[in-house]
Amino acid sequence: MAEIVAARPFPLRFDPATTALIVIDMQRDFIEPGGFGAALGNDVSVLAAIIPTVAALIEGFRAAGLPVIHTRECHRPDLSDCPPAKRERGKPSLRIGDPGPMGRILIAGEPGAEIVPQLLPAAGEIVIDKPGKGAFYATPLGDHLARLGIRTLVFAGVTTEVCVQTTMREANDRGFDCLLAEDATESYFPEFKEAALQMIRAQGAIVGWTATTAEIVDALDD
Ligand code: TIU
Repeated sequence: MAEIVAARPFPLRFDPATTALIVIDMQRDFIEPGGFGAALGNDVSVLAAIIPTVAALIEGFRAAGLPVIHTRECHRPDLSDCPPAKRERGKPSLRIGDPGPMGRILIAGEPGAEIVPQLLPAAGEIVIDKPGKGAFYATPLGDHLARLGIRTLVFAGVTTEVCVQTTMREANDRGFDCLLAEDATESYFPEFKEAALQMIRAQGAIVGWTATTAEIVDALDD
């Protein structure tokens, strides 16, 4: 067993042999100018800052021989898996499926839907394309985790209070222990990130734990 004594709100004991990392939506569409995040009116520059930390977390899992799973929020080119309510909501400058500088917004196979080059999946790593905010909805993620015998999930990626928190809540309801890497996740809204971290670990880790990337990688080393 491994233990992260400094995890919040209290120490987390877990078995590395049944632990996987899920890196949520580190895609150009959320992190680079001209993509979905920018079309929604966000300053996307804040998200790129976590790329080196996410890379360090991924390397820690690879070095320990543990699974790294990547997700991408994207839709089929015919938009058959994109609810009109999702596409039509609000007043984005570009809607899902519209042509933009990185190809069609949030469409599988387009440059914008790809993971940023610094964090590309290694050969053999699972990549989940997901139409929703949660990575379990309408995907084979649960089947992969059952096949691998995973019980503890470590989370990184963007954005903290949208796709990361939604997926953590889905995982929590499915019986996984969930740990969020505080410095390997980011939001367009600093106050929302902080609130999400607090609501995850409140009430005796009602959704899960949080810890730093260094604390998590150190525990894997032990
Ligand atoms: N808008 C926003 O904060 N996030 C998303 O739309 N998707 C993800 O979080 N991946």
